[in-house]
Amino acid sequence: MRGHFITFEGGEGSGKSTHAATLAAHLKSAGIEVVLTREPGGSPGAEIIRHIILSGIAKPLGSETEAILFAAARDDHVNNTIRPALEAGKWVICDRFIDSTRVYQGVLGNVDGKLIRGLERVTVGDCWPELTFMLDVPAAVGLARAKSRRGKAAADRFESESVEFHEQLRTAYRALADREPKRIIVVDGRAPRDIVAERIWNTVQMRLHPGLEHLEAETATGE
Ligand code: T5A
Repeated sequence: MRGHFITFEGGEGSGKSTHAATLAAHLKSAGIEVVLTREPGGSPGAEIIRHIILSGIAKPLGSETEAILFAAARDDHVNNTIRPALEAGKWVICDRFIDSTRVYQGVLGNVDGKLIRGLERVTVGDCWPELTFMLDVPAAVGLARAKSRRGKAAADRFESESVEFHEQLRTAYRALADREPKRIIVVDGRAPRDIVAERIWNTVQMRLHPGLEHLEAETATGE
């Protein structure tokens, strides 16, 4: 039995964590077992690597090294959290995944596409997301939200990049969504929270039939 794998992508402060958690709550109330996780991180080894990357100490080593560090974290996360959950029939919702590497390190960091694809092959294997929500907001809106949520804490490695960097990120995410329209669903993240959440939930119901599937499983096991 295999569960389902959904990822959330987008720029800083676009609402990924908020809507990943809301979707997880919706699925749980439909009686589905959900693992809500994030990248970088999501497993003990990957959380250590998260700390190294987001502190900014690896920045002087260059984007290629950062891509390799994100891949090392992903490998640990897939092997210890994502794959076991999917094999147990659970739904996995992940806040950022491969598209973040493609955009931040690949497009903005100019890391060779061959290296990015090679790292994906090694780390992701058959754990490919079926559905990805790309929350789209202008960079200034996302950065302002991230700043107000952060309070007095310092901006992390990528949050401290320029507004231009974040606008280029948005363009790169949109281009990615244009290339994979079936998997990547672009959602306007400027809309009020409940409207965004409703759009996401409707898409999940239409594409992956959560309630129905759960009922079918119960019927098949005679529960
Ligand atoms: N990275 C990551 C790479 O470079 N390569 C990789 O391969 C990977 C995996 C991760 C960093 O690492 C980089 C990208 C990132 O820079 P992080 O701390 O996980 O860093 O940061 P983010 O993923 O960017 O998370 P943020 O917390 O900044 O943004 P979210 O999750 O998009 O936003 P969220 O949900 O926390 O919302 C921010 C605020 O906005 C409000 C929320 O309440 C919150 O206060 N909000 C809304 N307000 C109004 N209307 C709405 N619709 C709202 N939705 C949310």
